[in-house]
Amino acid sequence: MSMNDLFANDSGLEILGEGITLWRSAIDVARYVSDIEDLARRAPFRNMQVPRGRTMSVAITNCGKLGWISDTRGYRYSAIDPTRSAPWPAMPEHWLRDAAQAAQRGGFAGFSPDACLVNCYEVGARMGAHQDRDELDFSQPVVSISLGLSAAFAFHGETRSGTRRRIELHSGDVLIWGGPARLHFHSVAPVKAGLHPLCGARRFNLTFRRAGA
Ligand SMILES: O=C(O)CCC(=O)C(=O)O
Repeated sequence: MSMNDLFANDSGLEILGEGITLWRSAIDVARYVSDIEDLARRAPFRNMQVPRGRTMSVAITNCGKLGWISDTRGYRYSAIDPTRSAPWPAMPEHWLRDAAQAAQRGGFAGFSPDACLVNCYEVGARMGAHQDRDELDFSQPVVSISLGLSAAFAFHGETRSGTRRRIELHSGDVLIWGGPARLHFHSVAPVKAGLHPLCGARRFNLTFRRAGA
């Protein structure tokens, strides 16, 4: 599916709040899954430690100029993959294009991501409430693509304990948030058991961000 197809599928576009747009079934899942498999051969998924020493249940890898990493020293972006001591693989051109055009449809023209964090959730993996705040410029949105098993994503608003707005994310969905929602806390509940025809018992999530200057 080319980007023109993405544009053609405007029927799935929902504005969920100021700065938050959800685009259902917007992408070619098979193409992305094949790209992720290729990426994982070059920069394998790994479960990183968080600053307090626990290990994340979600396994991650990255592509693009910068990659998000975590260890006991903290969260940050790095041009070098610490596991391979090498730069992250380049972001596929069509990922860049899709992310930029999705952002535009969400009201954020000119988005040029330099980082794509790829999360791999096995059944039971989850992500606690957090803000995406390791980037330099919060005027740039976050574009998130979901693949494989569905997940219960929630926005919590300005505080970790804020009222949850739950959004069931399915394979092929694109969620864009920025502007007044850019620093909203968000979380993913433990992924429930299931089998997706292309991803098996896994969920992948891609988040595109402009991390550097
Ligand atoms: O998996 C998701 O849908 C969200 C991922 C996320 O919040 C993150 O990577 O910061």
